[in-house]
Amino acid sequence: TSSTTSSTTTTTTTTTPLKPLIAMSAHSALSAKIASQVTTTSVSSSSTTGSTPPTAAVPAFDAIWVSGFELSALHAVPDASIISPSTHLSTTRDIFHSQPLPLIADLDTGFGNAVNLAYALPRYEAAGTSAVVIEDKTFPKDSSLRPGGRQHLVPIPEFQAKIRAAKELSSMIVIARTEALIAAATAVDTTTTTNPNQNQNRGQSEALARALAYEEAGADAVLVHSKSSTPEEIISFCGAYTGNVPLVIVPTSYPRWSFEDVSRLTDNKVGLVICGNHAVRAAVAGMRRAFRRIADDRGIAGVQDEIASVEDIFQLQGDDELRELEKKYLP
Ligand code: SPV
Ligand code: MG
Repeated sequence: TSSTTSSTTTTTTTTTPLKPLIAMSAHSALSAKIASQVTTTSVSSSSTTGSTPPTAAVPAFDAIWVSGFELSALHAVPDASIISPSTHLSTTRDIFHSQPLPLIADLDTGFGNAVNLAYALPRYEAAGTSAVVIEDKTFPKDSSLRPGGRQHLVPIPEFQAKIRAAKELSSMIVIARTEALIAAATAVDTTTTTNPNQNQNRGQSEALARALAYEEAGADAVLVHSKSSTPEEIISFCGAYTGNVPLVIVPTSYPRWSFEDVSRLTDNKVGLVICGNHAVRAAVAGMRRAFRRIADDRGIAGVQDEIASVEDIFQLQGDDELRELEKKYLP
């Protein structure tokens, strides 16, 4: 598509940044349902037909990110392969049944090797998952965002086999995630002798090689994760990236750019932006504020207008549907 600037007498045609798809994180059916109900008045990035009137309310987010970080936080344990695969799977299923957006499940390393992943895949597909993300670290994983965490990459052929398993054993979209930039940055956290720039360059060449190898193995998209505090590392990676599949980013550590900036500054190479942990962080902040106020006030009246109404919770619980069922089936 192209747009025309009319501010000058000469007409300039520029490439319009495509809007990346946006996935919102969730850790529960409730958080996913709340995300799915957020609307925007502009045309959704998933709508390419142009037939939706610009003023129509459309979902603001294109998908739900079933985040391992959030699910771990929900259980108050570290994001380090500690919650059980069955908890992870049953939450995914609950989220699928609670709301209409497609699910992108964060399978971490695939719960072990390619064989463990092979068993997980049909179960996630049956639970309603549309896309899976698998990452190229050793099992058990450690949170990418943790300073000095264990960030060990598996050999490329080993991870390619996981990608092949995911493609051959399911019809879900397979997003291969490379942690090469995270591993390089974490090595800088933990050493004093390494030259950070040299490490970053090594990280980028490793990440680029892995991205191409993962595409070759059949990945539908490549998630390149960074914990740099500015977008430059990702912009530089995208500039050097020569693959054909779209890139995916999780800009938790480098939040200061809009979704439109992402498209513009990465030459439209990023097809999906994941808001990685914003549901659980918003929930924690909201609970802390309300609990503090109740403790300080020695009563609950002060939070009345700051927290969701009971009626709002009834709606989120699906009270209308319950009433319909009651009318239909109860004597
Ligand atoms: C998650 O949300 O679980 C992710 C993103 O994988 S991150 O926590 O940044 O690794
Ligand atoms: Mg994760």
